[in-house]
Amino acid sequence: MAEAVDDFKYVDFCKGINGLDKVVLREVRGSSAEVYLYGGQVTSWKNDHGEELLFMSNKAIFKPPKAIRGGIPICFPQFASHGPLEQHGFARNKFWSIDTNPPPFPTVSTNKAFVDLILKPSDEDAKVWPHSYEFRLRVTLGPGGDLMLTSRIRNTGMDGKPFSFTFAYHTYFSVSDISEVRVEGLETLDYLDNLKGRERFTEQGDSITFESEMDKIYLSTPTKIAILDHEKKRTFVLRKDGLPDAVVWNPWDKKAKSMVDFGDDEYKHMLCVEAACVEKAITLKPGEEWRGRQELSTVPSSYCSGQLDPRRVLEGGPEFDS
Ligand code: TA6
Repeated sequence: MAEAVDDFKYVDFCKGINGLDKVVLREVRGSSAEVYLYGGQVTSWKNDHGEELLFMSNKAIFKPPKAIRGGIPICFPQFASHGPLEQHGFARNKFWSIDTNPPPFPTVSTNKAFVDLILKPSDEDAKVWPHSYEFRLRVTLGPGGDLMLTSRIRNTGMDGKPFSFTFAYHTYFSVSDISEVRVEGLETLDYLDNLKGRERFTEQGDSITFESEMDKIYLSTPTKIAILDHEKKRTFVLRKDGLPDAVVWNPWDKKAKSMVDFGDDEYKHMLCVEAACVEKAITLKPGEEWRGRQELSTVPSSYCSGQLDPRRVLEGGPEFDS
C-alpha cells in the first residue's frame, strides 16, 4: 500500500524479513530509512548515495521474542539491568501499531517522510509492569537525509499512581574500523563503568578511542556528540533532547563470540552510542507526558585534512545550529 505525495512515495507500508510489517521512508534526494513494527525499531538508514549508516548484524534474528541485533532498538521502560524487568525492558520485543491519530506536535514540520507508531500496555506487560501508558514514536527522515526519533510517553493511569522508567535509543552505528573511530563530546565527564560494577569514574581529557571492550554510561552529557569515522571520512552528529546521559558500547572479541546473533568479527564495524536517561529515572504522574528526541546526521569529514574540527561540530558552527 503506498501513500503518494506529489507522486513521490515518501512512505511505504510493506513486508520485511519473515513477513514482518515494516515501513520504508524515502526522500527525493535518495536517502531512506526502514522501521519495523516489531520493536518499533529502525533497522536501516541510508544516505543519498544508498550507503547504509546503521549496523545490522548478519546474524540478527527477526523473530519474536528475540530483539533485533542492530539499527535502533528502544530500551523502555528499563535500560539494561537497571531494574527488575528483562534486559532493556520489553518495548523492543513488542509489536507496535501505526498511530493513526497522533496528537499534534508543538512545531509544525514540512517533513513528508515520517511515520507515527504507538505502543500500549498488553495484559501480559501489565503483569510485569502494572502501569497505564501510551508510548508514541515518530520516525522522520528529513529532506537532507537526517533521521529524527521523537518519543512521547504519557501516564494514562486513572489510579492516581505515578510511574518511573529509564530509557535509551540503543543506536548501532556502522563504522569502517572501530580502531580508527573517535568519539568527541564526552571528554572529562563522569561515567559509570558497566565492566567495573558500575563504579563511577571521570573520563580523561581527550576524545574516546577503542582498543578493547567498552560499556560506559556517561552522565549529564552535552546535547551534541560526534562520532568520527576516519577511514570513511564521515562524522556522525548525534543531537539529543530530554536524554541527559549517553551510553558507549562495543563488545569487542570475547563478548562478540558469546552473542548468538552477532558475528565474531562484527565488533570491528559497529559502535553503539546511545542517547539515554539512566542515572535519574523519569517519573510521570497521571496525565503527565515526557518527550525524548534524537536527531542523527552525517557530515563529510577528515579530521586530518582539517576540513572538520570536531570542536566546531560540538560548539556549533553556522552549519550545525538546529
Ligand atoms: O547498552 C549497552 C548494553 O547495556 C551492554 O551492557 C550490552 O549488554 C548491550 O547493551 C547489548 O544488550 P543486549 O540485551 O541487546 O544483548
